[in-house]
Amino acid sequence: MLIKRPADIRPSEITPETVYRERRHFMRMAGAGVLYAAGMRFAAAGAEQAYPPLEGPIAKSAYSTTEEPNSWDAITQYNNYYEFGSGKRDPSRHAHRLQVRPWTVVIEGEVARPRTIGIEELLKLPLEERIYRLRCVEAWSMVIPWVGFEFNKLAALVEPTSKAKFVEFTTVYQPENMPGTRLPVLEWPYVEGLRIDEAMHPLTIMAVGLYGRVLPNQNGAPLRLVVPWKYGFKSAKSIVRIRFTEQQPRTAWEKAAPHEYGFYANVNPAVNHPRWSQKREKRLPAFFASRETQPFNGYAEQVAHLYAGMDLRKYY
Ligand SMILES: Nc1nc2c(c(=O)[nH]1)N[C@H]1C(S)=C(S)[C@@H](COP(=O)(O)O)O[C@H]1N2
Ligand SMILES: [Mo]
Repeated sequence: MLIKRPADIRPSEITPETVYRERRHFMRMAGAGVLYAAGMRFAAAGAEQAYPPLEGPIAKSAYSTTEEPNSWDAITQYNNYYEFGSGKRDPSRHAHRLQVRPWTVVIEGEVARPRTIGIEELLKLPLEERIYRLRCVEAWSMVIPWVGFEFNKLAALVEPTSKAKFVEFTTVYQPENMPGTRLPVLEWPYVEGLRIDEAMHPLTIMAVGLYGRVLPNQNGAPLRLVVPWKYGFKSAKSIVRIRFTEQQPRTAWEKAAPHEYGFYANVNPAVNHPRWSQKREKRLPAFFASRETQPFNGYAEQVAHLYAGMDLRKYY
C-alpha cells in the first residue's frame, strides 16, 4: 500500500478519479427554478460548503446564450489570475489564500456621490444569471453561467458626472497571499479600463457568482468585471476600486506590452495578436481551434454600434 505524506496529496487525488467524474449535483437556483444537469460536478463535497448558493432570487436574462455551459470544474480549474501564478492550474491551487472579507469597493472620481461600498450591500442588488461566452486572447473560449448585476446599476449609486468619459477598475493587491506577484509579470495591482459607454452597456456586468453559487476566489471573488465582447483580460477580478475618469486609464497589459494589448481589445477575427492568430478559437474542452472566432465574440448585434466610424485595426 502506498502511503503519502499529506503535503503530497493534491485535492484531485483525495477523491478517486471515478467518483470525481461521475458525481453529479443537480442544483435548484433559488427563485429561478433552473436545473443544471451537466454542469454541476463538484470535485469534492467540500466545494459545496466553500461556495454556498447565493441568497435571494436570481432572475434569468434574455442576454444569456443557449449554448451549453462548461462544467464547474472546467471553469474553476482552468484560469488566468496571474497574481496567483501564470499556470492555468495555479489560481485554483493558491487562490484560497485570498482574503475576501471584509471587502469594500471605493467608488470615486468624476461622480456626484463618491462612496465606499461594502460587498454585503452590493450582494443585495437584484441578481441575474448571465450565461456568456468568455473568449481569451490566447484563443480558447468557454461558456460561463455568471450571476451578477449590470455595472450601470452600480454606477447609478454614485451618479457619474458629465466629465466621466472612462472607468478604471483596480484589482485587490495582497502580496503576502499572492505568490504570482513576486514575479514582475505585470505592474501590480492589475488595472483595467473601459470607455463609459462600454461600461454602461447592459451586457457589462459585475459578477458575484457562478452556477448560482458564491464566486470562487480563482474566478475573481467577491466581485469581478465581465465584458463578454472583449478579450478576457479586460474582465478584471477581485475589484476594490472603481474610478470614473476624464482621461483614458492606462491598463496593466498596455503597460506591460503595448504592441500586444490595446485598450479596446474587442474580440476580432481580423486583427491578430502577435502570438495568437485570432481567426479561430478552441472551445474548451476541445483540443483544436476549430471554431471560427465571431466578431465581438458573437455580440456584434448588441455592441458594434459603439464603434461606428472607428478603425478597429488601429483601436485594437
Ligand atoms: N486581476 C486579474 N484579473 C484577470 C486576470 C488576471 O491575471 N488578474 N486575467 C484575465 C484573463 S487573461 C482572463 S482570460 C480572465 C479569465 O477569467 P476566468 O479565470 O474566471 O475564466 O480573467 C481576466 N482577469
Ligand atoms: Mo485571457
